[in-house]
Amino acid sequence: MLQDIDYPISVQFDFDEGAFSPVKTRSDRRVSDLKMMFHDQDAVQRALAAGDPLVYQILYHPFATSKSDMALGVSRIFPGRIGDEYYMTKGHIHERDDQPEIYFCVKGEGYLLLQTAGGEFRAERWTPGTISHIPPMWAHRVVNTGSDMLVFVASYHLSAGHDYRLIEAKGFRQMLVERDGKPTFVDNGRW
Ligand code: S6P
Ligand code: ZN
Repeated sequence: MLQDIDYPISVQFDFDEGAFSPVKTRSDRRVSDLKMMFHDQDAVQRALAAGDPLVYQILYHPFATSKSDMALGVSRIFPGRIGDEYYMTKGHIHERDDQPEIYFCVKGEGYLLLQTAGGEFRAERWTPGTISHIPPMWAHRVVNTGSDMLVFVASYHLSAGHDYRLIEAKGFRQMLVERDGKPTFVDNGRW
């Protein structure tokens, strides 16, 4: 019963671990869960044959009351690449077109990619402490270009909904690949 909840509801974040507790659910995303997102399909097959590595985890906690429902998600993207392309989240747009989100980079380094359905594209460099607002109707993906885990906190409304179809179909306009040891943007040929 919601009335029986003792407010406030808090969880404890451990900055060294890059995780909070207690966690309601934890989801693991492996190469097999996002294999169509990477441009080098031969490298995807090699990764699958080598044990289908973990790309990222999502720790989730809903804060539900009788009047509102915020969700807390902490994403932990491992360092790594599929071929030359860095590990990243799948990327989605919210089903509800009035739903924004806040992302807070707490560990690691990388980029936030944003894109509209019409193909307008933005990229924001992330270091620990960067807090980004994701406007409604912009798809969002985070790419870990560092050699350590990238951890970010997400806060959004439970009713936002997640639509992966737009990004599954064509991806983002630009991809982040390693060139001469450095993260480099290249055009995605599917656009
Ligand atoms: C939810 C929020 C995040 C992502 C998570 C994984 O609105 O944006 O919690 O779910 O970063 O990304 P994705 O694209 O696999 O859901
Ligand atoms: Zn989102």
